[in-house]
Amino acid sequence: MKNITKLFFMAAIASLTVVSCSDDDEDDAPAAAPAAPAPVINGTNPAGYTSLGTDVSGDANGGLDVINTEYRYDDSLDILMFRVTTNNLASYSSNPSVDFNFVLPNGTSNNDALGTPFSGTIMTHKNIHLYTDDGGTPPSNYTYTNSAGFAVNGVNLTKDTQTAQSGSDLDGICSDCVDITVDVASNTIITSVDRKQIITDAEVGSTKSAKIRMSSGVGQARSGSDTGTDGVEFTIFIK
Ligand SMILES: [Ca+2]
Ligand SMILES: [Ca+2]
Repeated sequence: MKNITKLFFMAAIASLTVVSCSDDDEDDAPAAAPAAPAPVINGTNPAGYTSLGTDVSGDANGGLDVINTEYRYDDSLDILMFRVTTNNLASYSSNPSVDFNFVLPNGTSNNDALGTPFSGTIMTHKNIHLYTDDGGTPPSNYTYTNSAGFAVNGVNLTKDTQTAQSGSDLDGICSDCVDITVDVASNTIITSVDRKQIITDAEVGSTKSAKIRMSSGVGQARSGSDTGTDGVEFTIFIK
């Protein structure tokens, strides 16, 4: 390479280097993205219930009306709980329904598809479907008839992108594995489930914590009537 060509070439490289390190300032974007934070290994779970969001009162479609949705993770028992507060539970205490729909941070162990949940608008990996038969009594005397082809009082995988309301859309992970406590006086329905049914140790990954997105709703007589959350997030820290 002749000297004059070499100088020109080196100048071009230097110019490129300067350009690549500068911020063009056209959109005031930061020059460089911050480094990713270290994975969280240990954290503290709130001791009691923590609200995931309130919902308007009076917006139910002629049925059970949710006004608050809370979660609680008991790390000593490894149990995940959800408490929904309604404003009209007495009218539907014989056949209440709740559903919770989850997006796992790392997906599922088998790379199962995201599907459209029963309540909410975000695509989800797993669902709790708790649809009681008619004629039950509080706090926990309820039965379930599986006519839909999936675990109606259990946890299901969403299999495809269809609305998750029938057996062709869902695969049961477990049946009779979700507990319900209906408290008419306090207008609340509490559900509890083994955390591993929602997110397995393998699905949590090595960080021992998981940020889970959720949508949820309530209903009665095996029909939904009100969406309570849609894409809220909470983090659990596993011991
Ligand atoms: Ca409502
Ligand atoms: Ca609503």
